Amino acid sequence: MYTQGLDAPDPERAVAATAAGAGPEARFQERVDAEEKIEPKDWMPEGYRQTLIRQISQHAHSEIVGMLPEGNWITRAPSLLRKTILIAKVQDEGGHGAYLYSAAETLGVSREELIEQLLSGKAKYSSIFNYPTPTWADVGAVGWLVDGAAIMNQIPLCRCSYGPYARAMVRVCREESFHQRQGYEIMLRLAKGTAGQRQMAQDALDRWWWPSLMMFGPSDTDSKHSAQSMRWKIKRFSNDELRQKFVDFTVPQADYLGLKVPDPELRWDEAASGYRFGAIDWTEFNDILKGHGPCNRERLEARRKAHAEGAWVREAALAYAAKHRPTAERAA
Ligand code: BYC
Repeated sequence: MYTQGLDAPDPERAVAATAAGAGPEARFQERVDAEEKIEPKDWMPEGYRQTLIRQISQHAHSEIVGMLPEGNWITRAPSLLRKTILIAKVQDEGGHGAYLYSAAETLGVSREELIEQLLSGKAKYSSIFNYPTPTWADVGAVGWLVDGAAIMNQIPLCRCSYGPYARAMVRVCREESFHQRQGYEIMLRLAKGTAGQRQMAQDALDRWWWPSLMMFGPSDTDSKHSAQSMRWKIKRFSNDELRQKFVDFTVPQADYLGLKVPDPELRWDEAASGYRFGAIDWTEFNDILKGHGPCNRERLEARRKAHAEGAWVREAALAYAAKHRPTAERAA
């Protein structure tokens, strides 16, 4: 299935581990437990490789599809400054997708195969990008909440056991931090503006709050991959732990904006030193994962159209690369 031939275990490492009395899996786990980074040519269990391909490629697809809801506002941003900031942000997301596809390729899967999985609807991408952005305030809410949730999830990924993913995340997180601030600053301007602008900000918070909590994935009791991913130190925190950190971090920010989080059950719990919040509507989440969210169809159609319209660019780039390859390489 994978095209670059990296699936095979590294025989030298496996032999060394066996000579030391441990099987390759046990030796691998020892390296992970010792916080050694696993690199592409190192021996790794097939399940580890597959888990990383799944997570990194879903992450890459999320960045690429995630360009659409905000990209929708580039032509309508309310000033030239807002437009330039938004273009930079959306372009950064495209860059994140590119690093992440490269990180996935180090595991022996081709980018073409991954993109085909996205376009055919086989691959997942983050549920959050299947919601619409009907007003400018939604651009603020996406930056504040969606990028805020992304940072919460991705800072621990900078310590992921797989080297290429961990290193890609360092740059991604720096950029996400700028994205979160630009979103919060849009919300702040609206919240301190006219009554109409405050209402726009509140409506956007109402739309994005619950979907942002869903971004962290199913609750710990339903998360099928978390336990193993945490043993392999791909994930460092469970979905519920990160969701709780996000709520604790974000509610005071909403208070500062003078906006109300749309959860009647939200309250500070002194004993737990955190906020208690209401139940998440997992039916909505599961419907989106099955392709029935408000924008699933539109998002995939937009990506298919972009891919088809970009065919000539890929052909031209390949033709240029073939023409300019060193003569010796061409003869080989
Ligand atoms: N949406 O066992 P679980 C961004 C799936 S983009 C859809 O907990 P895992 C940005 C999950 O894949 C940020 N599917 O899984 C871009 C699994 O399905 P499969 C995107 C979800 O992997 C542009 C099943 O549910 N971030 O920041 O241990 C503009 C069971 O879940 C979702 C990442 O991708 C979801 N929300 O944990 C602005 C971060 N949640 O594969 C911003 C990297 C779960 O078995 N990914 N599923 O069919 C991760 O950290 C983990 O993959 C997750 C899920 C926490 C998301």
